[in-house]
This record gives sequence, C-alpha cells and structure tokens, in this order.
Amino acid sequence: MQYAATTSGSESLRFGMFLTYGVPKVGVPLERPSRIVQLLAARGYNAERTAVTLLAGLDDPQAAVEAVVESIADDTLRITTDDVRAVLETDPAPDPAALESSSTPGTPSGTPTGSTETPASHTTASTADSQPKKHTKKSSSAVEIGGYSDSTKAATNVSSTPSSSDSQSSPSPRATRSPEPAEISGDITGRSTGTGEYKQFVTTFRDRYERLSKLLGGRVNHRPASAIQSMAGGSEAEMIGLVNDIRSTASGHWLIELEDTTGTFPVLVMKNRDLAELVDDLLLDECIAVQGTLSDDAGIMFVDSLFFPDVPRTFRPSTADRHVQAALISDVHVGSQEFMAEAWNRFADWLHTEEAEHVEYLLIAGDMVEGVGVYPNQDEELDIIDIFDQYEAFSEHLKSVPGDMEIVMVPGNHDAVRLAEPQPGFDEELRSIMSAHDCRITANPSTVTIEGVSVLMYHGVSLDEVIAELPEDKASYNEPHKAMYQLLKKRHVAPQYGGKMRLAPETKDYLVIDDVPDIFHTGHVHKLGWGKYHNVLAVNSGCWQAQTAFQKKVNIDPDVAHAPIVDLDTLRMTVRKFA
Ligand code: D5M
Ligand code: FE
Ligand code: ZN
Repeated sequence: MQYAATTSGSESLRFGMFLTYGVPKVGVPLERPSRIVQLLAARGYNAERTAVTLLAGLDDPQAAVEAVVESIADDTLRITTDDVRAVLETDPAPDPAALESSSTPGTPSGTPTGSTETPASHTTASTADSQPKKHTKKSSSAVEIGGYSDSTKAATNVSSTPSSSDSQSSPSPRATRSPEPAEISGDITGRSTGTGEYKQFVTTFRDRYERLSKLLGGRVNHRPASAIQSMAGGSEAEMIGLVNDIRSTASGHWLIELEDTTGTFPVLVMKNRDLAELVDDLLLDECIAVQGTLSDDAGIMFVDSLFFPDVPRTFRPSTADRHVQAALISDVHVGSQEFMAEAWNRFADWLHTEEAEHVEYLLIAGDMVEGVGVYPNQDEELDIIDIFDQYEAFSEHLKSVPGDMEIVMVPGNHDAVRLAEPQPGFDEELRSIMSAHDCRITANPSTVTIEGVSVLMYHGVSLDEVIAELPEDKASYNEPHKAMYQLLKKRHVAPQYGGKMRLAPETKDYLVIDDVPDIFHTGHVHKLGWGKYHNVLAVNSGCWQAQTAFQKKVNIDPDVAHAPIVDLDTLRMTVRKFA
C-alpha cells in the first residue's frame, strides 16, 4: 500500500522541523517611515519621543534606525535623542544597503471564509479527565449564560436593552466602587529575552512541546519518535508531537507528520474511521497525542485515537464572592476616522450611572488606537496621523471612564509595540501618556485575576488564521467564540505559525495556556460573540470602529459599540449597546 501525498493540507508558508532542525529567517517587515516606533519596538527597543521625531524627520529613517540600533550598547533598552545624534554626527547619511531586505508589509488579507469541506459534527474523543481541579474557591455546577445561546449571529443576541440615552445628560449618583487590584501573570513586559536569532525558535518550540506534552501525558504512555522509529512492525505505539504536516493521500486518508524533540514520525488517520473528523480541527504546529499500531514495515502508525490537550470537561470556574461586574471590550481604534467617539461617550456616561455601579473592572483586549502603517493605505482613513497623538486622544477617552474603576489593557496589532507575539505591554512613554487614569498595562497575552476570577486576555490575531483554516461550523467571523474554543482545546492562543501570526522567539512559549482560565477574552475580529466551552466563558468583544473600507470590501460587518458585561459572581453575560 502506498501513502503518496497528493495534496497539501495547508497553503500556509511552512517552516517545519522546529524542534530538531534550524529554522529559516523570518524578517520583520520594514515599512514606512511613520512606523519608527514599531520598527524600534520590533527590535526590542523603546525610544524617547524626541528621538522618534528626530528619526522620522530624516531622509531615510529606516536606514537611520538600523544605524542607531547598530551603534548602541547591547544592554540599551531605550534609545535617546543623544543616541540618534551620535549616529548622525558620525554617519550623516546611513547606508540604505545596510537595510535588511523585507518581505510584504503587514498582514495578508484574511477572508471571512471557512474551508469548503463538509462540516463534521463536533464529536470530541479527546477530553482530558485526569486533571485536578485548579480552583477551589467556590465550586458550583455548570453556570449558564443569561439570554444567549452560542449558536447564531451574536450581534442579534444582545440580551439587554440599549443604553438609555437620557442617562448621559444627568448621571445619577452611585456608590463608590472598590475594585481589588488585578493580579497579573504571564506578563512578558521587560522580560523578553528574544534576540531574534533563529535558533531561539527551536527553544520556543521545545518549550511548547514540553509543556503541552505534560498536559497530554496522562492520556498516553508515549515514546519518543526516535524510539518508535526502531520498533518492530505491528507494535502498539503512542506518541506526542507537534503537527508538522497534514496531507491527504491518493486514497483520501490523512497522513500527518508528528515531530517531537527526537525526530519525526508519520501517522495515518484512515478516512473511514470516526476520528477522521478530528483531522478537520487540526492546525499545523499544535501539539497532539496519538495512539495506534505500526504498519508491518514499521514505517507508519495507523492511528486509533487522537487527543488534544483540551480543557477537562470537569473544569469548574471560580467565581467572585460578591456581586461585581466587568466590562470586556477591545478594538477602540482611536485615531481612525471610523472611531465612534459618540458611542464611546455614551458608554462612559453609562458607567457613571447607578445602573453600572457594579461594573468595577474594564478590560481592554488590544487595539486602543488605530496606529500607523498597519495595513496598506490605512493612512487614508486616519483622523489622527501621529501615533503619540492617537494615544493622547485615547487617554482623553479613558479619562471619561469613572476614576474608581480598575482598567486593565493588553496591546493589539494596531498598537505601538512589537507586532510579534507575545507583545510586551506599552513602554514608559506610552504609559505616561495614558497615566491620567491609573490603568494596569500588561502584555498580550496575559492572565488577569479579578475577584478570584482568572481572565486570559489575548488580542486575537490568531483568530483570523483559525477562521481561515477550519470549517465554517468550527470557526467563523459570525461566531468568533467558536474559534476561541479551538484555542482552548489546543491550549495555545496562537497554535499555527507562519501565516498572519508573528511569533517572537523567547526562551519560553508564553502563548501556551498552562492554566485553564475562568474567562477567555479576545477581540481583533471586530465581531461580538460569546459562549461556554467546557465551562470556560469565551468572549470576543466587538469594536468601537465603524466598518472600514477594507472591511467593506471583504464583507466584514463589524459589531460596533457593544459592551459585554460579565457578572463575576455567576459568569453570566449581558451586552449593552451604545451605537
Ligand atoms: O482587524 C480587524 C479585522 O479585520 C481582523 O479580522 C483583520 C481584518 N482586517 C482589517 N483590515 C485588514 C487588512 N487591510 N488586511 C487584512 N485583514 C484586515 P484589526 O486588527 O482591527 O485591523
Ligand atoms: Fe482591531
Ligand atoms: Zn486587531
């Protein structure tokens, strides 16, 4: 029998063999001069505002950035005006040939289509049940979500009445809030060790493998690939590996190459087996376990069971001890012509009313501002063209949020931090711009615990990828929470590498979901959707930016100016609409 691969399982650019081999170079794109801040951030530097202005005013800012980065001491974190001046004095016209060559700018377009394959029903042969309960605080049976079933178009499921617009003129007095300070874990800010060297990708992927294989370890008694390679034909075998390749064979079976830290091994999922459905859910680079039998020539494993790290079905979330709520928003996009300032003001006014007195936390999952140079021709839709001015304006909008609320923010792909994930929190300069309202600023992703409830905050760039790769019923723009379920199942916020998502090599894979969160909060796709996956509340907040020209072109109809509000004591959701 032959298992010749005929069709590729994925169109994505691949850099396989992360665990055992070298990795090709992935350049950080150099784009336009207005991206000085992002250019520097991508290289791991912050800069004084005056230094940025100085660089931006040069004929060839990109070359100047390179020259400055070359010239400064290795341990420099923040580039000063003096650093720039020193370079200009010694080398008034930095050589553009010194520039790294760059590939296409920005993110490839994400089309809102799923795979055309026939949707398979959601049968999961893969629920972990051996995990201990993490939370002991207040364990209850499954909590239901008020007024919402996670089936149809989320925007039509807004369960609360729209904000009363009359409340904005005369906010009624309310009791003072007393939120506890949020506890933050997984914050990479200031701890990034990535030098951008390619061998570091190997370290990151090894860490991913090691941590996810621990989660899967209870399910199989796995052997390393190198050991399986020397087993006799017909043996029973179990392996844990990262998915290196997925192909369909000439006869329609699925050939999957798994890789661990010792090598690779091909495994075959027969098309007529129930578990063939699970292949639909697979993404490249995710970690799975398989159990099966080796072929007679011991060259391949026939898979009998396939497991994802997953969230145990027995998971019970922690809840708050008192009635307290959190507003979960994202994608404010201040600085865009489409930013809905009036809707934001209605939201902020509502937060001052008695009705909102229990809303003590505001979590913002990225894209505070529109940024500059994020997508081609984006500048045509900018209302504020300077990135710092955008943050000044955002800060003004934060000031209208009640001062006694605890605000936590993580950056997104439009923010002025490095694009590669994990993204550190904003630098000192941006923090000082936003300091008027005392906010907590942390990395993307981070886990934020409020009132004993852990919230995994992640901007959500990988959702575009998950939606593009998986069948419509598993993940779509209309049901973004289902794409989030996939991330929970894979216990990784951005499993597939090499497409839209940029990964920063670090000594640890900060994108692994080690601990199951009580709430998973993302944004990015500008669609509202929420639901529960094995008792974890997944919420994708909408946005505060009306449809952009790009979104119109690709038929994305954003859910604008909704504020999902979660009761932290019950994990029930209500949505307020301010548009
Ligand atoms: O992303 C908002 C959503 O729209 C997200 O799903 C990506 C997609 N998007 C928006 N503009 C573009 C362009 N120009 N190319 C590709 N994909 C795009 P946000 O992060 O707010 O831009
Ligand atoms: Fe956005
Ligand atoms: Zn985004």
